[in-house]
Formats: sequence, C-alpha cells, structure tokens
Amino acid sequence: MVCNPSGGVLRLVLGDQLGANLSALEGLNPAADTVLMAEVADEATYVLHHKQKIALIFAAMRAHARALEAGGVRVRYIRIDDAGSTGSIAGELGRAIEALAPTRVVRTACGEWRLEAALEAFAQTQSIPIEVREDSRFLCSRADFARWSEGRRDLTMEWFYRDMRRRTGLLMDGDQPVGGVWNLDRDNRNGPARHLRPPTNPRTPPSHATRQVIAEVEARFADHFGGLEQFAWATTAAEAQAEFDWFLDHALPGFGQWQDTMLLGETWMWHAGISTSLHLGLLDPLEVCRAAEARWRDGRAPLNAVEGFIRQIIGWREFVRGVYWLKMPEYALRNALQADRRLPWFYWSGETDMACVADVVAQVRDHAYAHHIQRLMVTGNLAMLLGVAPAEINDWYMVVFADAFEWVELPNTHGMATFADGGIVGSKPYAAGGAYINRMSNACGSCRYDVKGRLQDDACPFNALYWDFLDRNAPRLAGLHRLQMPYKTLSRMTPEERQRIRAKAEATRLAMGAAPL
Ligand code: FAD
Ligand code: DLZ
Ligand code: SF4
Repeated sequence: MVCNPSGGVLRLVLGDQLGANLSALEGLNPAADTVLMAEVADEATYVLHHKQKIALIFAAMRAHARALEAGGVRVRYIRIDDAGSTGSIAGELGRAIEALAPTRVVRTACGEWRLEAALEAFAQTQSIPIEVREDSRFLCSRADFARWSEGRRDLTMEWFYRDMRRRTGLLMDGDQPVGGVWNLDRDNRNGPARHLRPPTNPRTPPSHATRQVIAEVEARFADHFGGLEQFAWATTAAEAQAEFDWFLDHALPGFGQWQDTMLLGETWMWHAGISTSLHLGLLDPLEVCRAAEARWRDGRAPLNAVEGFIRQIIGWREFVRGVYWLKMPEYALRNALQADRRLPWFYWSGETDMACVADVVAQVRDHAYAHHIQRLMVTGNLAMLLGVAPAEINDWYMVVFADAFEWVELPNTHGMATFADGGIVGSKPYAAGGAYINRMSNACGSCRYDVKGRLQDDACPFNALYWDFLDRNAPRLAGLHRLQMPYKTLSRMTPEERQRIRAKAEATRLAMGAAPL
C-alpha cells in the first residue's frame, strides 16, 4: 500500500466509514489525493471490544482499502502491527500530514462523540485546513434533528418517525400512511407458537482474507471477551447485500409477527442481522428500506412486517443517533434512578441457572449478537431491576456486541433499557417480571426457577426484583401514566408482603454479586 508524498488532499476514512458514497471521498482526485486508513490500538481498546468486532472492522477496512486501490485510489493503510504507529487516529493523521504534506484534510464526522472531540482538539494544533463533512450513513443530519427537537417538551420517537416517513416517502400514499395506519406494532408482539421453527440463516462464512485477520486478532487480543470460531459477519458490501437478500426472501415475511420472540439456542430467527453492515456503511439505510417496501408492494411480505422493519431503521436508528448528538456529553452521565450496584459476574461467564440469561450470554460470547428483546427484556431488564450502575451496564453492552457504537448503544441502554436518562428516549422503564419472558420465550420450561414464584427459594429472580424495583423507585415512577396498573397492584399488597419482597430482592442481589459499588 503506497505512501508517496502527494501534495493533494488527505482523506481520512475510519473503520466504520466504509461506504462507497462516503462524504469524505466526494470530489476525490485519484491523481493527487491520498486516503488514510489506520488500524490503531486506541480504537481497538477504548473498550475491550468483543474479538469478533475487532476482526470485523479490520477485515472490512482491509477489504475496502483493496477495493479503493483496485479503483486507482492511493491508500496509506496503517496496520495494527505497524512499528511506527502512534496508536491513535489523531496521531496517524499527524504522521500522514507530515509525510504527505497535503494541501488540506477532508474527513467525515465521527459516529462517536469521544473520537469527534479528539479530532477537533487535534485540528486546533494544526495549521492546514481540516474540513469535516456530514456523516453520510444517516438520513437525518444532526442539524435537522436539532431543528426537529426545538420547542418540543418530549422527544417522542413516533412523531419523528412519521416525519421521516413523509420525508422519505416510504410506505406513503400521498401524505397518508399506506393502509391508513402509521404504526402496526400491536400486530408484532407474538410469543412462540408450539413447534415454531425459525428459518436457518446461513450468514457469511469468512473469506481467506478474513480468516487471516481472525488469526491475528486471536493472537493480539486474546484477553478480550468472546470467541472467534463462529465469526460470520459480512465484511464487504457484496457480502452484506447477499445477507440482506437472504433476509428479504426468508425472514422479512415473519419479521413483524415474530420479532419479539425468543427461542433457546436460536440466534438470528427472523431478524436481519444487518446492524453492523449499516453502521459500517456496507449497506445504505434508504436502499434497504426501499427494498423492503418493494416486497410489500409485490405482495411478498405483509405490511406489519415491512412497516415494523422500516420503523426500526428510519425511526429508531435515526432517532437514537439524533438524541445522542443532541444530548452528549451530559447524556452519558445521567443516572436518573441512582443505580449504584455492580454488574454480576455471570454477565461475562454465563454461569447462572437463569436459563434466559445464560442463553443470551452464551449467544453473545459465540456470535457477538442478541436481538432487541433479548437486549432489552432479558439482560437490560435484569440489570435495571438489580440497580446496576449505568457505567457498568454500558461497558457490558459496548463490549459484547459487534454492532456496539456509542451513538446507538448509549441511548438504547441508558434510554430504553434502564431509564438512566430519566425518560428522554422511553416514556417508562421497560421493567418486567418473569411472566413477560415466559410469554415471549420457551426458556422458562427448562429453567431451574419457578416462573410463577415470588418468594420461595426457587422463585424466578425477576419477580421479587420487579416488585421491589417499583417499590424502591415509587417516588420517581409512580406518577408515570403507563405504570398505573402495576402500581395499583403494588398498593394492594400488605406492608408485610412488601417487606418480604424487599428482603428477598436484596438477598437475590447479594447472591448474584450485585453489591453496592
Ligand atoms: P433487526 O431487528 O433486524 O432490525 C433492523 C435494523 O433496525 C437493525 O439492523 C438496526 O439498524 C435497526 N434497529 C432496530 N432496533 C433499533 C434500536 N432500538 N435502535 C437503533 N436501531 C435499531 N443496536 C446497535 O446497532 N448497536 C448497539 O450497540 C445496540 N445496543 C442496544 C442495547 C440495548 C439495551 C437495546 C435494547 C438495543 C440495542 N440496540 C443496538 C438495538 C437493537 O437491539 C439492534 O439494532 C438490533 O438487535 C440489531 O440486529 P438486527 O440487525 O438483526 O436488527
Ligand atoms: C471500532 C473500531 C475499531 C475496533 N478499530 C478501528 C481502527 O483501528 N481504526 C479505525 O479507523 N476505526 C476503528 N473502529 C471504529 C471507530 O472506533 C469509530 O470510527 C469511532 O468509534 C467513531 O464512530
Ligand atoms: Fe428466566 Fe425466570 Fe423464566 Fe428462568 S423462570 S427462564 S429466570 S424468566
């Protein structure tokens, strides 16, 4: 990979900016410009990412560099083992500026606040111009989201989503939603039917080049969480498209109906598994949504599936990213419920008798993936009920998932799963006892705990924790409209019963290792 002094424009491409239409590459002159890509220790270790995430990013970066070079573009590519590497993106930018003497630098805005702040600080130390362009992986710019949020008391995803439907024209009949309804979520909450069998997702077997990266990551990042044996992530746009085509044919039709369902030992089910490809720029969000819409218009997928899928992408994905950039850096420090406990060790080891939790932990170890309801209602819900400190929870979510980038992880964890943001993203905490998991999964049947029990030794731990959570947080939560029903039930319990629940919940927390920090 070439590194001649160019005098042209130096264009920075980060490991999650691998799309063909990246704004930093607009106007590229192959005769004069150089693209800088750098595998660096800082990005690989600012959290101890799952090994599969590092392997995915490095393999995708190398494939992208090869494709650019094949198209005649000069790439200065720094590998993780480069002896002269400074270990940081800013450091590598500095080294490239010195070596190539470019006329200016062009880069696309970073996804994460942390790196954007570091690169802004770096720019202050430089005399050459550094142009920062809009992040082309999203449909709604940061400025547009800020405008949308102006003057609103609550940032409700549903209103944002409807505006995005109007803006994109997706599933619209003129200015009305097709079918006359904006949101078909009420049709999308099925638990597992008897003998329910999800389609078998082939995913992407690693190429020769990817297997080489896997071996390097195994050697260099041996102390990071997770296994590499079952690595099956798309690392190029072509692989990502093939995975998505499979989803359109085999899983999209059932996506609506079964998107909240959990089955032990089943990983992908009716989910697309495309979050990494969207975040890395291997798939374009609007094209993905248009392809799904076409399936409905052709009669090959029902509206509840297609609407639900599109809502996740132009609704939730864009919304959480907008909230992140609107509220950072203060957002990361929020702890509305003053949670202060340790994360139990079994989140890492999987050593727990709770069948639902053990299944998710084994899955993230092997695949660096869990679907939304596993993240929200199993691991997230349990951590919230235990009162685990937000920093501990965020660290776990950032580590274990291949698709974990703070702009999407933090609003989901802080906002959706634990209510640490105090209600910016969600209007209530998604707290639930074992009954919810029993309804949506087949886990309880093979669990040592009794899902209906509350106080006895083998009672499902979610139950006492759930009622204790509501009780403990009543001053903050009892007024929330959407929690009126459970608080009414709680108010019918005697003081003695509530005391027994409190004692059982505390004993459960301590037995799990969720001691105060
Ligand atoms: P599908 O279920 O097939 O959905 C399609 C696409 O919709 C996804 O690829 C994703 O881009 C988008 N999407 C769906 N739900 C959300 C959502 N809540 N927020 C943003 N986009 C969404 N997603 C991440 O990409 N990275 C994370 O680090 C992450 N952390 C999460 C933490 C918690 C506590 C929760 C509850 C959710 C989190 N999510 C995160 C959201 C969601 O779980 C994943 O996007 C989804 O599971 C990815 O798998 P998929 O591609 O099979 O999604
Ligand atoms: C996640 C990641 C990793 C593991 N490694 C690199 C890297 O070596 N070089 C790089 O340019 N990007 C990497 N990334 C992605 C960055 O962390 C990502 O660009 C920032 O978090 C901003 O979103
Ligand atoms: Fe999970 Fe409780 Fe069901 Fe066991 S009984 S699988 S712990 S919800």
